[in-house]
Amino acid sequence: APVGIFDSGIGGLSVVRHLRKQLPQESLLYFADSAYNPYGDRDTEWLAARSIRIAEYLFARGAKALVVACNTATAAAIHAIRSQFPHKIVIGLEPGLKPAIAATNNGHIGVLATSATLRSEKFAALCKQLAKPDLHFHLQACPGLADRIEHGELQSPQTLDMVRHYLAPLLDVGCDSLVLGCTHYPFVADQILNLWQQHSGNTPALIDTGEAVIRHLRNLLNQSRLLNPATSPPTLCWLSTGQSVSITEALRHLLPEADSSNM
Ligand code: DGN
Repeated sequence: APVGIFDSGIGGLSVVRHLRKQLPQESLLYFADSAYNPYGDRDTEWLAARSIRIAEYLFARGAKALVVACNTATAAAIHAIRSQFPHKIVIGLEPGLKPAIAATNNGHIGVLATSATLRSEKFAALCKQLAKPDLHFHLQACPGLADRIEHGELQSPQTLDMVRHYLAPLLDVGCDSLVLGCTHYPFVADQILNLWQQHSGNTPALIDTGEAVIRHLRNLLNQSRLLNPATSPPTLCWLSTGQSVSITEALRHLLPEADSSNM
């Protein structure tokens, strides 16, 4: 049985990258909700209802576990999905504040994410739980950035301007670690590091939680004896609700190591 994964679009492919590395024998069922992209400014009720529908669909197609490869949907809907499917493995992604705290020297942590993630109760609870007098979380919403990445604009002058604009306040306060709190952003990680370096001469720690999340998935599948035996080649199935993105094109750019013969 495959692992089901979904995102508002192609951002979840940054998580698939880690999945293919750590669990190469697993089959995947990837669902890009491109018709409804972007999720970043939608309200909680809509996100919860939409996420449950997608979860139902992926479980009905035989997914043995679900990865909500979208910080925005996780923040709004992970509790709702888990209560709807209490016996299933359901894993979400949230901004990696804990690894950022482990990485920071000066206590200034920048968090890049969608507006919906940053204003969610779940994220507020996480910040509150980890609060300490010498820690400062600088929250930076990045409206439009996921959308540019979704449309394949990773290097355009407009995208670089946008990234520069969103990094400016974080550079001003001298953050030394930056959390990529949206699964689209790892695809512009190099651009972020380059711009940061140009403006400050330093390199911040960049936190992408995809790797840790997949390690957790591997443990859960193992405990439930659901790991795929490496006897047959995995199947990789990509689905999209919209035309705005050609998944195959995105895969070629964003996940060149995926075995295209299986698509
Ligand atoms: N990739 C999604 C996330 O991690 O929050 C959201 C992108 C979007 O739809 N704006």
